[in-house]
Amino acid sequence: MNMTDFITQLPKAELHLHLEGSLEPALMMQLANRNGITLPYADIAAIKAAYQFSNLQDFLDIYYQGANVLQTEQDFFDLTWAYLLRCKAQGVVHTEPFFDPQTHTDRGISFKVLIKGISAALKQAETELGISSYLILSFLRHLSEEAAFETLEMAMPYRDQFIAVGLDSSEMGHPPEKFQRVFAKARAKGFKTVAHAGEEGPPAYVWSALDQLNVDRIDHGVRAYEDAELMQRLIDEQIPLTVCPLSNTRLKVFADMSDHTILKMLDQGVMVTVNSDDPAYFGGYVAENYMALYESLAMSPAQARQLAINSIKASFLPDERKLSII
Ligand code: ES4
Ligand code: ZN
Repeated sequence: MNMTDFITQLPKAELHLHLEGSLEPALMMQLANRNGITLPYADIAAIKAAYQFSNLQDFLDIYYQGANVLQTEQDFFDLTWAYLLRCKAQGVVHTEPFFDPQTHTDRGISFKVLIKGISAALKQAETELGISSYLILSFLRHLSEEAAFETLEMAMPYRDQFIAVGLDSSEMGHPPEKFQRVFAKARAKGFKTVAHAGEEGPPAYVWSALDQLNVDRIDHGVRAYEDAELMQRLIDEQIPLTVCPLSNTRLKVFADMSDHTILKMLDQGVMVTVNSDDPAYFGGYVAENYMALYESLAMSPAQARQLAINSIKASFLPDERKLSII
């Protein structure tokens, strides 16, 4: 069996995927036309050509602009469904995607519109594709904690439709502790919590995500490698890191894939997982991320299998379901 087939047949969970980041240029164009929006691009090739960024902020500026074509419940359904078809093709049996409500509510789209479109697609995937999912509501960290509280309130009528809250967007200057109270409130309401930390930000942000937000997982966390004491904690407590290799190289967290530390972390016993982050922007879905590790870091089949097992273990699935998949 070749490596692509081997990776595809491994049952995998995806734990770090921004639905807005799965908006492919072709669908962006289609939704723009459907909604009477004029894009600043002549065609699909021009959209792709505009994806020039070499840090997180430059990427985010383009990503938020792309999300403007999402307007109706059907748009959010189509976005989510297209992603789920990719999951099916690549052996992702369970996914825990993020959505960024503030990206949409701040431009006048109601929370109800987006949650209904996304949830309907996730439900249909369960019955038609055999893919299970838990949704994660992510707060934008460049906005205020007050705005995050308002978003959580707005979401409460739909509390059974998401399992966790997260924290994403511009990391530098927006440390986890800025959101300590809203995360405490979310936990008190019974939600799991995750946060992006240690992507561009320092190991100190990983420490504060753990100690001040009490998160269940760290999204990215690759810069923890710089801090031996933090590495030991991650290993001792088996705190999952949702690592996104193609994202990290596109945003120059690592200069080259051959510099990526994920397999070193894996071999040291850190609970690392492989994920695609924003696949429409970073050049690949989850299988392409595994393949990049094979091509640039000589990932072995045993390492690939362990990464896939980790993804199931690090998910929020009940233990019985985890065991039945692994
Ligand atoms: C993101 Cl790569 C990344 N980092 C932080 N926030 C994000 N939102 C979407 N992609
Ligand atoms: Zn992310």
